[in-house]
Amino acid sequence: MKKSINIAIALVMAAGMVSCNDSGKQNGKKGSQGGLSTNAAERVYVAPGEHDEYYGFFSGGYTGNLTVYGLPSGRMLKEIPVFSQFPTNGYGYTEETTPMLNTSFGFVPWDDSHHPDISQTNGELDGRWIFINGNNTPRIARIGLESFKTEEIIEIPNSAGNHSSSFITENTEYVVAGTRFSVPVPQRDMSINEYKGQFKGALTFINVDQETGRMGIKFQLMMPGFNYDLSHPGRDKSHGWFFFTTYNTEEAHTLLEVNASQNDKDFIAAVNWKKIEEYVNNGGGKKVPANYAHNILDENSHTATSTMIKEVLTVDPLDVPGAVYFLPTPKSPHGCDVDPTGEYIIGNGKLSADLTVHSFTKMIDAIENKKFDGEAYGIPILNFEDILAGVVKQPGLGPLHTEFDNKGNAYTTFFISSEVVKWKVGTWEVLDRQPVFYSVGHGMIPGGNSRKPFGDYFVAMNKITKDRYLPTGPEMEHSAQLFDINGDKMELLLDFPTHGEPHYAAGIPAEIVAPKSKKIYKLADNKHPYASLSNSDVRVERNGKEVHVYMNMIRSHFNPDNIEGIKVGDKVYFHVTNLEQDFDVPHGFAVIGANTAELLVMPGATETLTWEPKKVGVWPIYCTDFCSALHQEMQGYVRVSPADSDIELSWSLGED
Ligand code: K7E
Ligand code: CUA
Repeated sequence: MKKSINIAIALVMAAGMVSCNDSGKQNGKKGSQGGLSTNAAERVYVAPGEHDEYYGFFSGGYTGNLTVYGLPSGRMLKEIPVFSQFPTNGYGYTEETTPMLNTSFGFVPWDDSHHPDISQTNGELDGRWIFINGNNTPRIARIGLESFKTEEIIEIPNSAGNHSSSFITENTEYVVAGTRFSVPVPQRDMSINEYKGQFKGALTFINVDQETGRMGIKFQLMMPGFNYDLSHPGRDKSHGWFFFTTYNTEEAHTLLEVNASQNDKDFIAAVNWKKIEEYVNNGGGKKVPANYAHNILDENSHTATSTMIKEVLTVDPLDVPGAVYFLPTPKSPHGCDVDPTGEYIIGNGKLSADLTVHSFTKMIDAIENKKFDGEAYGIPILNFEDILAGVVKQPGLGPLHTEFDNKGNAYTTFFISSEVVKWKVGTWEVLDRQPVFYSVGHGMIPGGNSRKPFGDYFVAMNKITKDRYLPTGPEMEHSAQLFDINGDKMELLLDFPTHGEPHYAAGIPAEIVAPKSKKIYKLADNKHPYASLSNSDVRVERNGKEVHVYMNMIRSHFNPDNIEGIKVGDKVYFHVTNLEQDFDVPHGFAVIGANTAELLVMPGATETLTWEPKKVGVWPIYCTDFCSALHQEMQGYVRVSPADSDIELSWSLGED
């Protein structure tokens, strides 16, 4: 035990030293790598009016969101709210979108998002959807890449710390979510000391409807109580399998930084999901009571609904012989990465000196020849030597994640030694290494998690920023670094700040996504129950203390623009329809004292702001988005009378 502690301390100190010693030397003009000494500036320069080559979708970590960057420029194009309330456009505040953040724990308007993954067909990025996980209150979201909007969120029951998620199979058959923390299943009041052998780790397979993208939990595989850290799908020859790294195979429940580092090897769990799918399709598995939210945004009504689902199908791995095996992997592996051919499975052992690569072919051979080296909870353990494809020897300290290019190379990030190391898949030879600033987590190559990586750029997502930018007080944005990887050596081109804490990112050529991007919502398709599509729909209705305002807007007025007869104690719903049918002409809507957010209504859409007027007076409303030369004139008034007033409802648009 003492040895482990010493190693851990040494590693932590090394991390600190890298950051401190290098600070000041390598940055800016003092360094020899400054962009000005090469043509780096030219290679990331996207001239005014020109577009980037790639979209990069970066997870927002503790923002719960997804940010969209253009690459190579590093310009942020959009922040897509997913698991958060977002005042910019009212997501999570409006009546239409609050159901998206409903869970079995109630309204949970934040999360911790880590791993975006773009939908695939035949192992290639198809740009239909992007999925991302919420870690803390386990959820998976699907974002449509026509609208760049969160269209669906499904909660994952029996899970906790939804971290080995959200990765998709090569035809987007499944989006997979694995639990990082094992927990009692079903949840119950029990002693934490009884963890070992009692807690379970749920690996959840969510099927995706190929037409609509709709998600539904197909089954949950109830695994032993390890920590399932990361996962990746098999592809091509290994399609049909899914691989999960584990740590804490010790099943410690206290002082994990020591107690979960005892075993020389943990496991990668290899799951034959096709086999389990067949078992389930033939009636296998056990339905158990559950309670989880399934939230869907309807594109035509612009409105989300939340449904609670009361049952989930669980599968005991022992009931499906041949479906699950453990691959011994040194040492507390973090990233679990599969190369584009599907042959190599890389375990990034955080505390290991070497990088271990397993062979899928050898794994299948060992399984067919029943060459096992014991079992864990009845699950066969394969022999480490039998399945080993190779070892990248002493590539760096603290490997976290590996990404692949289109030339048979792999790029592994090293958190502790703060570097990216390029090595050859198959010969395991280190080809290049570049320092990063500082302490890199994931790296991303567009298409790097598919059969067909694009391989022009590698983006390092660094955890520590320190001196890379002008200081902004104690709290800094994280720092991404863009490398050109077309040549033999990686070349650093650009630093750019990212929002929140990007863990993973997913990149895709712009030409796959941009042509399909939606420009407006068609008014003719607007099925919102409170839409006012023409002026004859405009009205104000009272139902007890509830008041519904059917309002629309077009440059540059509200209809109605003046309302009287509202009283203190009312609950006023402004249902605002944007009648514009031109690209990029949103209107905003704000009213004084609203405790929600403003609305930003896209052309053809209807959104609802709820307002509870608390004070008697005449209160302005206005458009928050500068929409025309007469934007400042886009305003109106709401008269609020005392609760006992008998002033009748009335509304107008300037006629009187
Ligand atoms: Cu390594 Cu959550 Cu993928 Cu962060 S995780 S870095
Ligand atoms: Cu509408 Cu400003």
